[in-house]
Amino acid sequence: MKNSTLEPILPYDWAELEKRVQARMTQKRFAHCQRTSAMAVKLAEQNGGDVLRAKIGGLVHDYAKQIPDADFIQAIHDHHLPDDLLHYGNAIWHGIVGVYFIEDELGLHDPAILQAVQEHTTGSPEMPLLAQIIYMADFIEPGRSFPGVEKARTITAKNLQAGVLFQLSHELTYLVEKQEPIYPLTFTSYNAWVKRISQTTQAKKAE
Ligand code: DGI
Ligand code: FE
Ligand code: FE
Repeated sequence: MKNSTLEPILPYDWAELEKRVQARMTQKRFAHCQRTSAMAVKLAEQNGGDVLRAKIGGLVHDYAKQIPDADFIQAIHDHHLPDDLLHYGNAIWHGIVGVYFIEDELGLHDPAILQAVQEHTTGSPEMPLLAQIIYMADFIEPGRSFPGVEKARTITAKNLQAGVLFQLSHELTYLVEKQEPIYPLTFTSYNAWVKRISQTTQAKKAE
């Protein structure tokens, strides 16, 4: 891939994109974004996904992770987003609301990338391939070391969609154990993916 241009997705090159993303976060968070980008490229190659969009999406997925709460609250009002978002915090905002900062500050308007960023924390019932790729790359990039990550890597290497369901189950279990509030989309995503994966398993058994 040529380093000089990210056209038609962005009017500047990879080095400039990295510089802009890096300026908005700590070195530690930036390194996670770089590893997520590399992992997303791998998953795109393995699953017939869009490699350039995976590379860019992986890098920018946590762009808004260190933006102050007050700026998010302002953005929720400015963009007339649902009030129930205000009951949550950065964990939910940095993806769903983060895309508005990505559009304004990076000039990135690619709908598939923006959707993948929006869905990277909660998943969604439909999740196009690129969103699945970013969602899983974020979870299994080599810097991750939580209990269960090896299982997540093995499942995802065999079947990306089974990986998505594994992450949703893991996330819900974790949130319930910590008695954290669950954003309704996390639930609806889980239900949709349980149904999808059980249908796929049944179809395979019937073959
Ligand atoms: O931003 P990262 O840490 O790289 O990863 P992420 O965007 O997948 O965020 C994971 C965090 O988000 C994790 O600490 C749990 C939290 N989270 C995910 N779904 C929900 C949630 N938090 C709440 N309160 N409700 C949710 O539904
Ligand atoms: Fe994130
Ligand atoms: Fe992340």
